[in-house]
Amino acid sequence: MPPDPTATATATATAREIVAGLCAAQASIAPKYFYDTAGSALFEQITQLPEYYLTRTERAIMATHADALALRIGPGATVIEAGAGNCEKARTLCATIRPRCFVGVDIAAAFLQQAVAGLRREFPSLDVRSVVADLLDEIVLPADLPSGRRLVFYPGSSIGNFAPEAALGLLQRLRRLTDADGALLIGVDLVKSKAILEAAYDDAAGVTAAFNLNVLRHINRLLTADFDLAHWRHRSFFNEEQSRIEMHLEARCATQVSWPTGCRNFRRAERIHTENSYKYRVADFAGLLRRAGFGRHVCWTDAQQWFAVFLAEP
Ligand code: AVJ
Repeated sequence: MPPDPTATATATATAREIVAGLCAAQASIAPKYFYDTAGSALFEQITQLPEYYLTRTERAIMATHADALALRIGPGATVIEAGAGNCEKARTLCATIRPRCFVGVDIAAAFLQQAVAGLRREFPSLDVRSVVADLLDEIVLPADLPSGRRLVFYPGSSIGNFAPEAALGLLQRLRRLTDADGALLIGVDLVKSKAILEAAYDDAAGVTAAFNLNVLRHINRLLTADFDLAHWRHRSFFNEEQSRIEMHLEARCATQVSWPTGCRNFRRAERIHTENSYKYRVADFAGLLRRAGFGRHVCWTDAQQWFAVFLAEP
């Protein structure tokens, strides 16, 4: 059978993008490559770690304000979740606001299909759809969505992966997915003490380290490359000036990686930048929402002000 031309073109574009990142003076791998099947499972484990306060704090905030949310959105809405992952949060949200339709958008196709199938079983009368997309591109929704009010859901502080200007661009794209009567429900991690932030990204059990290193295994498959995972270690720290956690992979020794069309040498202690996770102050994020075209919002936080959930409307 001849190769599928679309799949081949996508594979080539992906390979080019990865090679460009690896060959840059400051090498980098985009965080979307964390989420192969193993990486998605490791991330799920991260969300249950004692140090990783984000998921459970967001869940608690949402539970506290569930009634207010249900009242504001009303039943029969269409929920569009960006970066749906395992659809765990969608489950709770759907039980709370009783939407008519749910659209899961994620880059990890296989993981998403499995997750939406679970959602269908749990909510037999819910119209469940899935869209495989990179949030950096324009998100194309199915043409035949029901006409109800739209709620775009972007939980987990995933927005933190984008630098503020890129985050603004993404918020504008999310704004375009909603109608005049639509809304955005978004979770955002807040600035707090360096010790708490750094523990959340370097847990005692080493799950975050395994998650970070796993990206090399994924790149080996995507690029037919030969990263030796034993040559690399997990590094993460809070960059106060940029208000972001940075994750890197650091070479334990001089090492080389090669792929069919090239190679790169790394010196001992040289790093590959794998992720930024921006932390906001409430007022700064509110400013971004306004600039993205959301004129009104409410902001809910926990007692320690560690995390914020914004419900924003045009
Ligand atoms: C999925 C981007 C929200 O930044 O906290 C967790 C990813 N990386 N531990 C985050 C992540 C390391 C996570 N986000």
